[in-house]
Amino acid sequence: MIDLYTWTTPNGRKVSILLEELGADYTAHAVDIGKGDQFAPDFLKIAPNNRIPAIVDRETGLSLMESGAIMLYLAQKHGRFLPAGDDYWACVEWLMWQMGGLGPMLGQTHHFVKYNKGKAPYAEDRYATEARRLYGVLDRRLEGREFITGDYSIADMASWPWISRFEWQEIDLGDFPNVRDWYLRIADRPAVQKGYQVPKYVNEVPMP
Ligand SMILES: N[C@@H](CCC(=O)N[C@@H](CS)C(=O)NCC(=O)O)C(=O)O
Repeated sequence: MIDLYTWTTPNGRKVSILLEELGADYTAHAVDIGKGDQFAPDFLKIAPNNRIPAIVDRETGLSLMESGAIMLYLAQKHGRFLPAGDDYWACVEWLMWQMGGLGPMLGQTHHFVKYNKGKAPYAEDRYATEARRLYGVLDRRLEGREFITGDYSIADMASWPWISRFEWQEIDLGDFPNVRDWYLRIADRPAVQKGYQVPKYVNEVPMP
């Protein structure tokens, strides 16, 4: 049994989607980051960086923060969604790309382009440009591929929830047809539809 501490954001949804895909036994605990729950002393014991998501594996007692580490742990534990051979490193490579690039840069895009429009034109332009660059990188990677690395893997599950905010990023998925097709392919999965609504319903999965 896994305790998942999460909220209705891309980093949280990555893990709830993976848990749903694995058919794992888990309980979701809502950490309302709008209300400051991420600073509660009990939460900081398992997530010292005061960010969601975090997990506790009741079977082993292990606690983990950082969505990339959590995804690697769960995929390894279940022996699924982490390919073997050369694809293993491709999967880790693209997971790290999401963790170090796509997630943080799109997070800044949300901050400046969606929530603070007009306040900092330089930053708005910088992150809007970077968002388009990253979509281009993903679009080229997906040329001739159904998924980022061979079969559907944690590399896809890590990036997909960030792309699901394409409207916030003012991105027209029509400009990135490989990303659009990949996005729709994954959106069609029942586990993705279910994991998206954890820890609570906010909206339907956005459709281009
Ligand atoms: N690198 C971390 C980032 C986690 C993160 O930024 N989580 C956001 C929600 S998506 C959060 O908890 N924000 C709370 C805050 O900014 O105080 C991960 O991938 O787990």
